[in-house]
Amino acid sequence: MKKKLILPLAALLLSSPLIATVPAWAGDDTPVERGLNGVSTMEATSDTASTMESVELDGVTARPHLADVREAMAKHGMKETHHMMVMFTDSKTGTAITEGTVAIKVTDPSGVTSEPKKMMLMGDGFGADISLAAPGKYSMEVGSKLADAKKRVFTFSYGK
Ligand SMILES: [Cu+2]
Repeated sequence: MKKKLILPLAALLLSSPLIATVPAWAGDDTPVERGLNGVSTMEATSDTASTMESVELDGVTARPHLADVREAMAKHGMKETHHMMVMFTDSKTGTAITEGTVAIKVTDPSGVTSEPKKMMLMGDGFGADISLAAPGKYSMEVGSKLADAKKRVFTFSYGK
C-alpha cells in the first residue's frame, strides 16, 4: 500500500525540475496523510463521501463523515466498504477535541451489531474502516471518552 501511494509522488518529483529540492515531507508517513490501512485522506474526501447529521451531546458536537472506499479496500482483500471519521468539537467554543478514546459499533439492516472497533486519531478527527455492504439502514454507535473523561455515546444513522 505504501509503495502504491508513494510512487506517483516520486514520479512527479522525478519529472520535475525541483528534484534538487525534494521536500522533507516526501517520505512522511503521518496518520494525517495516510489513514488506517493506508487509505489516504484524499481518497476519503472523494466524490463518494457523504456527510451525515451532526449530533450534540452534553457540550460536545460530533460531526460524522463517511467515505466509500470499497474499491481501494477490495484491492487489498479487505471487506470494509467505508471509512468513517468523526470530528468532535466543544459545542460552545468550536474548538476541536482530539484527546481521548473512541470506538464504533455498527448495527446492520438485519439488526446485527458488530464488535466495537477502536477509532484512531487521524488529524482532527477519529476514524475507522467499517463494512456497510448490504443495502438498507445502518446505525452507528460511537462511544467516546474525550478530554473531560465523560462517557458519551453518539448515535448516527445511514442509509434507508
Ligand atoms: Cu480518517
